[in-house]
Amino acid sequence: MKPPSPADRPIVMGILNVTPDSFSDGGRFDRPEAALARGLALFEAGADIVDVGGESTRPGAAATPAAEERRRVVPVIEALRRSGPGLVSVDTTKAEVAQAALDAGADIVNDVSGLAFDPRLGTLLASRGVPVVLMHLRGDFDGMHREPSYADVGAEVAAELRAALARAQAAGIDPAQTILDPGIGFSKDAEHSLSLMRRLPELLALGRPLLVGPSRKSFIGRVTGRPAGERLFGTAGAVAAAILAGAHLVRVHDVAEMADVARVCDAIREAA
Ligand code: HH2
Repeated sequence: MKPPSPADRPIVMGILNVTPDSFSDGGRFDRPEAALARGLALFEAGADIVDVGGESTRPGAAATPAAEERRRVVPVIEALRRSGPGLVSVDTTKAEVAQAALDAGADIVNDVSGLAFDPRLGTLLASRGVPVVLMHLRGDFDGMHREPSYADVGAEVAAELRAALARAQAAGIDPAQTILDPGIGFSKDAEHSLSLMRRLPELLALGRPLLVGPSRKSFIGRVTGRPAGERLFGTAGAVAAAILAGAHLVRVHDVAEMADVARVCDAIREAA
């Protein structure tokens, strides 16, 4: 499977957190039946991809052992692959989890560490030939939410994503299988996230499709003063900004609404 090309319409990735502790939907879909129903509903609402995650990355979340993460995601991926109409990705940084997810039918691996956490993941992805999302963050699982410091966030994130691309290539991954992501909210404060949202064209210059994940994140809360459950319109603003700037994929919780936002922005972008 090839990742979506820049000429295609925007791709909507729906978020399915099979976790007890995710920041905005933790504990809602952590039983396999509830997760499958949610995944099918995301497809029904217009998701092209459903992204299944078994470990929360919110600040302060406990690290999840690989066996537990596998136990959470594999049955859901298997079931979605059997009965869902679209693509399934697995949100993991661990080779062991990615391997089990790919064996269960996952089409894409979404690695928030950009191949920086588990040295075995790159080799696995090269041998399977599947698309991979390389997201930007700094530090390890505990460190990624520590006080970040950048002199020039746009230039530094671009350089570090270039380094992630080099890691992928060194592992034998076809560059055509890579998708880049600025990692909104990961080792970035609200100002950094806002700045990156404005500077997406600099990341597009790296020549790969760009995925942006602003959904319900704290920079939206910082601007609107609203808690995670009340950030729908703020998220719509961020999704619109991302698509108009040229993003190819958006990762969102509210699929039906954001699919409309993406369609309208794409139509404006394509208009004569
Ligand atoms: N954000 C989150 C998780 N995975 N993957 C990519 N590629 N890009 C993102 O911006 C991204 C991601 C965090 O959001 P969420 O899944 O809603 O929360 P949690 O990590 O608490 O499960």
